[in-house]
Amino acid sequence: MSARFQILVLHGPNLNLLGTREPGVYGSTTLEGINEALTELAGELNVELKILQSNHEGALVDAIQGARGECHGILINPAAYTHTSVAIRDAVAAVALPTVEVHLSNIHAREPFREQSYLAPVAVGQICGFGADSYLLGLRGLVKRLEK
Ligand code: CA2
Repeated sequence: MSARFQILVLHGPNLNLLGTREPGVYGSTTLEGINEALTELAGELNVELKILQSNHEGALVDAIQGARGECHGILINPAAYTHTSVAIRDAVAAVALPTVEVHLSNIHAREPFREQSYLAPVAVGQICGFGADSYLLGLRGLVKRLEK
């Protein structure tokens, strides 16, 4: 049976280091582990994922633009670009695809500069603070939205 929805999963800068440093803040799961868990859940939900990690803002913007006409929704952890990138926000607004923002940590319970998300106002919603499970909850939420 062919997948019901194509979903672009984007991981922002430094998330390739997950599991190797700062386990107290970001947990001990590697990015590969998160991608495996997402892929397993995607199978259960009968959706297909296209996954990319990049340390470069422009590459993330290119991927978001490229999703138009190819994907039905976007699941993104913009990492530090959450708090700085008007370009990523504008790209998400421009493609007008339902987008769910996820974070491993609770960005509202850390340094004040992490509280602001440029992306949140153009996202369907934001899930943070559940470690690797934030991604799985985000995928479920996005698929629910797409089913409507
Ligand atoms: O909690 C999240 O998921 C963040 O998006 C992670 C970003 C941070 O800038 C955001 O405020 C919240 C940082 C990702 C860096 O990941 C690392 C992983 C291991 C070691 C060092 C950094």
